[in-house]
Amino acid sequence: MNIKTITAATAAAATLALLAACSKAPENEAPVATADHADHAAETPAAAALPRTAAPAGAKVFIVSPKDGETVSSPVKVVFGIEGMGLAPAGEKNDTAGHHHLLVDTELADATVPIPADATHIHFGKAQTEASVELTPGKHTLQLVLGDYLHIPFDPVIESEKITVEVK
Ligand SMILES: [Cu+2]
Repeated sequence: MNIKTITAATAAAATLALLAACSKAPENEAPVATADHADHAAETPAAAALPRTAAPAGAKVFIVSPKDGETVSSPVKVVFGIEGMGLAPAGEKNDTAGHHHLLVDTELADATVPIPADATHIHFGKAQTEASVELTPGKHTLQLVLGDYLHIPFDPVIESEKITVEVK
């Protein structure tokens, strides 16, 4: 496991707690400064606001089926693979488990915020291991991104290769 990553995540969590505490302090009263607060004061607010879960070493996700370049018919049965960590429903905090997100014809725009929930970012928050996906005829890309209990990508991001399928 990457020690630096864990430290960063822990620091971000600590900073978040401290920022929350500071924001409640009356404006005419200086917030209580701690060494930890001072150390992390330079972090960007975005990094501090959404602590990411450190990815377990060696964890990976992959699309078992269909295969890259395969011609398929809709609905397409997509089978999700995961190694080196587990699956857990959304909402259940677990540093060594997450849930799958299937990205269709898109890619992850921002790994520091929760994965959007829309037609091209499909959440499997019940820890599902496969899905039946309706796709229009033509070429489509599919990619898996694992999210933590708050749908935030792990750090570093655990994502599959992006595959292309041809729908008849
Ligand atoms: Cu999700």
